[in-house]
Amino acid sequence: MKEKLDTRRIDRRRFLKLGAGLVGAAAASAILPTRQPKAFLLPEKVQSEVRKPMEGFITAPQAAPDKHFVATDGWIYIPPPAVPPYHPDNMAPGLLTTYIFGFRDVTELGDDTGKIFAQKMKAQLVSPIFWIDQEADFTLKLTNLGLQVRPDLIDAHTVHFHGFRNAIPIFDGEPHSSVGVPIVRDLTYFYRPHHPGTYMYHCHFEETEHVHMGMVGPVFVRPILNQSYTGRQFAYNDLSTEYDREYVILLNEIWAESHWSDSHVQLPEWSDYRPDFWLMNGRVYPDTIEPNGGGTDLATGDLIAPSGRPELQYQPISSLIQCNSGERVLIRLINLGYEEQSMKLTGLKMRVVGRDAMPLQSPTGEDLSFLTDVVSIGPGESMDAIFVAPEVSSMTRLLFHNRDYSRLSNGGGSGYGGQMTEVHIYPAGELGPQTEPNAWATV
Ligand SMILES: [Cu+2]
Repeated sequence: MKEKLDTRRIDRRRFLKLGAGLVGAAAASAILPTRQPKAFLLPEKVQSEVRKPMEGFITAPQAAPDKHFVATDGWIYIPPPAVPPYHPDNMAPGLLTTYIFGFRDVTELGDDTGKIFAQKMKAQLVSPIFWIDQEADFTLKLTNLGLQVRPDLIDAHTVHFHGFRNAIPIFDGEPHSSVGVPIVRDLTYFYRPHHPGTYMYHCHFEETEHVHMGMVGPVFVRPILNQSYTGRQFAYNDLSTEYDREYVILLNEIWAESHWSDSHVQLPEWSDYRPDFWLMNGRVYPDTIEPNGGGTDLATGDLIAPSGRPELQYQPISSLIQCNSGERVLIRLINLGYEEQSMKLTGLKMRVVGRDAMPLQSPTGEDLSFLTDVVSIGPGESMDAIFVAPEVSSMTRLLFHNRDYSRLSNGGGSGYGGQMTEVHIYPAGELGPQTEPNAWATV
């Protein structure tokens, strides 16, 4: 084999070619003398030198990372109707229906590698929400646990912080120009964000597949203005972008055939893309308004399922929007699907204050924000909108939904489904404060 082996560029096809070469080499070695050429065996002293870290090289940070994610595969629940033979997947365990690739946040498990590696095949959809303060240093460690259902795939994974103005390619998570994280290895990404706003992250390795399979999550940068006003929160460095509660909603789709193909060792034809389910934060309506998950069970490292819904264990993020009359509510909307979506807030206008992590202001500071009840959002785009909750005397429901009615059904079945959630407006002062993004408050 004369061809130089470039580990960064081994895709599956090359891997198969290489495998054929290795089989050939193994067959050849069976008929050749067994004595190894001397050059293959380094003297013991040299071997130990080679293993030492070289002086002057940058070594991995020793301090605990701010966040530790693992990349692996897993299973989620999408309700009926069936889309035979692809949904539900006949290989899915227990109550679950659909094979995914994804991330998990294992920060709370510290360096308990037993519990961390036990999270293989326990990915979640969508990936965990995280945020960084503007101008703060932030480290994110990614460990690749491998794919339990597809041990034949030697895929690396990465975290690509989409839209983030990254100075150093190695932290960009775009493996064609830098590196991916191979199985059972890790890489710690470093960020120092200068621009507040709503972003997203995704794996960039074989991205058509890995993004659609579920390696997508929300990330946002909190403006430095927050630090000047204790207890107040802003979307951007502008007082007009103040809000009382915030909700992140990530849109994507599930094409059941492609998820089934990955679990059944088949290759889907991506140009046939024809999704069956339209999701908000990894769930379809009415599951979108079910509670958030209960966090991480520190005894096992597993996710705690939302109350009363064990099948949503790996879809822990609720999309229900709650607020009191008079409050300002920020919706951080992200599209990491493959279709443009048009989302409507019924009966209420919202002010779009930012797009793609840029405040809607001209270079000379003119206000370019606008009021609307419908926003269009393309793949890879984000949008920040703030609405003011109107006066109500009892809890009042509004809908936030896709305007395309064919995307408001589950698998073409009857009844409402898909990309829809509810806004629950309470009389002033009835809801307690929100503790973190998308968290439910006590009534
Ligand atoms: Cu990946």
